[in-house]
Amino acid sequence: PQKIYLKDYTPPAYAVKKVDLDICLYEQQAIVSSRLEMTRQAAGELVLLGRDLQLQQVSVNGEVLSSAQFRLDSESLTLIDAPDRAIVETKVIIKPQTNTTLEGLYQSGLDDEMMFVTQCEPEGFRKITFFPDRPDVLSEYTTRLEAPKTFKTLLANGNLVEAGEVGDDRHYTIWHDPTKKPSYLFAAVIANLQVLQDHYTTSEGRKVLLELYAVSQDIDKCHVAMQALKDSMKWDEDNYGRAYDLDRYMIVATSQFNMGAMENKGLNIFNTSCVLSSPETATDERSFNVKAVIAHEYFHNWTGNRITCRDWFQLCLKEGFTVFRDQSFSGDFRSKAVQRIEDVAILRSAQFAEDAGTLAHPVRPESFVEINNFYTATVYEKGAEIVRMLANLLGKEKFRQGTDEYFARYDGQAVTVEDFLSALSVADERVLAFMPWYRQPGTPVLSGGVQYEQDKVVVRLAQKTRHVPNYDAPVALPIPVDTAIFDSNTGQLLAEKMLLLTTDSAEFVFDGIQLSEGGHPVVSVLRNFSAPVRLEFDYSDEDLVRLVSFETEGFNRWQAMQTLVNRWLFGSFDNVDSIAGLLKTVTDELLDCDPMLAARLFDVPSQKELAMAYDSDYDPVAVKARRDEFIKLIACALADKTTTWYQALPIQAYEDTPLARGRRLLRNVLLDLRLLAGDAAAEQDVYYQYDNATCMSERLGAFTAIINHDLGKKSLYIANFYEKFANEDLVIDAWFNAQALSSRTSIDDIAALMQRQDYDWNTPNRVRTTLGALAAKPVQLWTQQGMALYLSAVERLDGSNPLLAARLLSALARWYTLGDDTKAMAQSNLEQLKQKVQSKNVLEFLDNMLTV
Ligand code: B3K
Ligand code: ZN
Repeated sequence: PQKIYLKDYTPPAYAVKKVDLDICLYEQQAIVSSRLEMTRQAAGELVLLGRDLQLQQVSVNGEVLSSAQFRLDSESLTLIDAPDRAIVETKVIIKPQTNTTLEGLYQSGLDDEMMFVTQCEPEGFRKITFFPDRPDVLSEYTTRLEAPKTFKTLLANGNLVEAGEVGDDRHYTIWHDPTKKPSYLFAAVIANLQVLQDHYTTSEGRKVLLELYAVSQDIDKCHVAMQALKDSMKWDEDNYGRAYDLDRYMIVATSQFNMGAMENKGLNIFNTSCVLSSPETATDERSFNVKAVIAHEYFHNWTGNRITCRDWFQLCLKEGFTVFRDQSFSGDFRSKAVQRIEDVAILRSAQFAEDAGTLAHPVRPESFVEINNFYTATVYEKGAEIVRMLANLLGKEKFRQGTDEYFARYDGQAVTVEDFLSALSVADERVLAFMPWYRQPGTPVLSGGVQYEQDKVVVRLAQKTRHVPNYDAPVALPIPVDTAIFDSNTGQLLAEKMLLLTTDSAEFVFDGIQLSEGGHPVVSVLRNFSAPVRLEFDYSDEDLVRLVSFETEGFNRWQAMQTLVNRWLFGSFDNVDSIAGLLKTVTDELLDCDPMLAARLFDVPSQKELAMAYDSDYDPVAVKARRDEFIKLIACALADKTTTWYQALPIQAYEDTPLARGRRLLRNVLLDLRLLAGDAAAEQDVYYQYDNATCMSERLGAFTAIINHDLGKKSLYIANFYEKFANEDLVIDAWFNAQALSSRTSIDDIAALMQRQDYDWNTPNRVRTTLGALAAKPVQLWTQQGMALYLSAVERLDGSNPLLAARLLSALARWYTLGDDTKAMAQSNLEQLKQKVQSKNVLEFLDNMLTV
């Protein structure tokens, strides 16, 4: 397959001023007619991209073209000797009913719930009609949709301008979107949906109609999303001065979707899992995620839609910035420390692993075969971390000055990362030095230590980034290191400063540090995780213990605990009682005021995260055994406290507040520890919690415990849970996932789950419940049987949904770190897969993965 390079970018030969699109849906197919007003703006042929389209007719300026006047292949339609001004009209037939790729226009759901939705980012519009389908072609769209009246919901971007009937059985709507947009933001929905409506008046006085569309049984689960949308609109006005620009904002929920959601202009399309929420059916975690995704897609209206990407290499321009914005938004609705802990946990487990493996790439890649393969944790999460570093460096006011400049300068344009930095640099020129962060793959390792003499404290810092094959030798990056100094005796905060390491190594001097009698400075670095690096700072064990008790910044308090846990797991610290003692003190302290943070302090790095410590000879069985041993020791050491704490958190009437959510999470953590410690009363408490649950967090917490600990009434509860929620697909997803995740569930059991009637291979949410779980269980995954099951699924999906297939495959990118025998087994499985697959998505990943 062909590789595309950033350095080869050329502007489009033709601009498309206006697009008129007409989509007529019939039982077996759809007929799409389009009219494009094109004008030449650079040298080159008039090329329209199209895939899986049956061309019926093409005309230019009213004249139907003969086959000698165009060239047609599987990817494009080239008009020979096209005039500089051309009205190009095409008519094509497409088959949304059999389109399982979930790209372009496709059918989602069956019977009553059957609907047709679009997914055009990044290159799906070319599966609907012939078009210069690239983000730097911005046009004004008018869309006509026609379908049988059984589909009463006909939606497209913008404002509704007309609706009417066609004969007795069919009807149509016409929509006009006044904003110029790239084709990837086009959307259409043909469905039979209920709608929840509300209004929002913007800071500019525009009254906006807000609409959430879902199938009738789900419409009552749209209230969380509606509130989130209003909160997001207000937040973007308050924090970035950005108001919404159309009279209507619509969100449609669909059950078959490849990712979370899509920010189509004025008509977002959402995976049901990221929009539906009710206390009975969604855990607190999922409900909070709904809020975050609603915010993310809404924020794209400015960062992505009004200012878009010049080409797909610039994807992080919209995604990194928008993730940073949604993380900041979420942090304003809960404890900032907990938000940061969760964001960093995701960064570490997904992005650091990617950066350390065969699929490592820069935040702004320089080449790709399949752009869908680059919607990665690196582009999104590391991209967000770069923007966060810039925001912190500039401070609130200057960052706002910089973003104001960005919006003013580039509104309505398709731009690059360089443009972004250039706009921000009006506030502070140091911004420009961050460009290498976008170009250089690999996670920097930040090391260092402390020396002191009287009142002078010297912090030494050094950085090193691995040389990723096929890239230039790494250069030193600007690394902001938020640092504090505490007194070891009194715990008093003596100094705080943002250090900026710009060279391979440097020393930073703090003068006038007043220590207590016999005290020494306890230095806390990288507070709030001020840069996306791996920290190897030579803290003493005693100082880490001190930091857990007196660090005032919540993230580093958690981090100090994590570092101790890691040291125990890797054998350099053996005092488990001291960890248990700390947990005892902090839980007592936080139980009433911040139970969420208390719960997070019990975190133990996942098996996948621990695997990252090995570049060779990784032994999943040993890693899991060591991890299990640790948790068991902690559970036993705290046995006298966990029951007391659990009882101090009785089930109460459901409330959706940070405090109530924290109590629910901590209760579930404690339940698990009690069962591990063999607490005799715990089993009854689990059943009680399940039977009396006021919400899904309580119920699923108990259900998971029943399964993980193989409790006596397990089969009874598995049946009960299924029966209670048989009509709720997302809850049944949780039912599959809880079973598949348990270490007591064998590979055969997982395979059996995947044989069930209700295991639907066309619904990515369902597919991920089992395969995502298997990927999270390295002990099972890295066996011949585990890999056979996993890769047979990838092979099967390679034909029907290559996006999903490639995404699943990417979880295996660090296969080469396994011990010799397992590694050979993994390699031969991957090589065999390569003989059987076809999609460029899967092939590109396999090629990269097998090059070590
Ligand atoms: N922009 C979309 C992602 C599209 C992914 C296509 N494979 C969702 C988002 O980031 O908001
Ligand atoms: Zn996004």
